[in-house]
Amino acid sequence: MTDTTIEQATAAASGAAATEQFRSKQRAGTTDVDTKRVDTLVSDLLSATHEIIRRHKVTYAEYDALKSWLIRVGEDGEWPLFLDVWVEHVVEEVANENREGSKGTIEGPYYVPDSPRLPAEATLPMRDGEQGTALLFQGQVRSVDGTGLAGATIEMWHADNDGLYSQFAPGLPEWNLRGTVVADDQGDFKIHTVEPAPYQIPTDGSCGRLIAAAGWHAWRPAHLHLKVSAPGHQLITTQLYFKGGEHVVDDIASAVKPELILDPSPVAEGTGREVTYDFVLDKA
Ligand code: MBD
Ligand code: FE
Repeated sequence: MTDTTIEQATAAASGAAATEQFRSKQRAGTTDVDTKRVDTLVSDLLSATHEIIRRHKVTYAEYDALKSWLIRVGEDGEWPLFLDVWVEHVVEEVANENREGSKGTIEGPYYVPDSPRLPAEATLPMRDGEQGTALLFQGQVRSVDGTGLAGATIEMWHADNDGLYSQFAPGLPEWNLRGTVVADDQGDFKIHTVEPAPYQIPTDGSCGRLIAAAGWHAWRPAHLHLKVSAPGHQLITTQLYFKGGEHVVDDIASAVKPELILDPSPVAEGTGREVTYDFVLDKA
């Protein structure tokens, strides 16, 4: 869990929380640093940089602008945001290129492990009167051979109707719209939540400055984040989007894939929408 309490809705506050979250994840594991590999990768990265400078005749003014921007990214704690928005999608592509099961996509900076465990049919923790269209998200977790996977877990986390994530924005209950659902003996699950809003990259930090300076837009489409796992199978980290939603076709983080777009229908009785989506996991 993060030790950073979010009191202000600033890029620096959510950046600090994302940085702290990443550090606690890193402390749990070890980072292998193979000298040969570092040499290869960093040499290639520097060569690509040198080539760009020559090709575009980069000036001292531009070099200084880059230097001050990089300093600012660190001050804002926005390295997790920057990397996950503009780099992670290719790392994910390479990491999962041989999978046969369901598609994954990037994790992003706002995952928190150990969210409350919930039964196979559950409502994510939310405030009284939580805003947003009610959503029933249901399905089955299966192995590539078609067997339903008993005891599979579906971790879900997503933004609220204002596009804010608990633990990374002020004033939200700790586990708002975050939960770990344990599927039944057939791998079936039913999750009640509310539809998230699109997410805007904070405009007051270094990533926002870059977006403004380059004339880009700052939006990710509305999305649900998921980590799905089961004994003897590979964990899948993914996101699901909503057909016709804003920025599904121009996600700033380049993380949308056609297989990840949901098309919910209105529920038969009551209000809200429902959708069925099954996860197929590769064997470990
Ligand atoms: C998000 O919510 C997100 O999912 C990613 C990848 C980057 C920034 C914010
Ligand atoms: Fe997100």
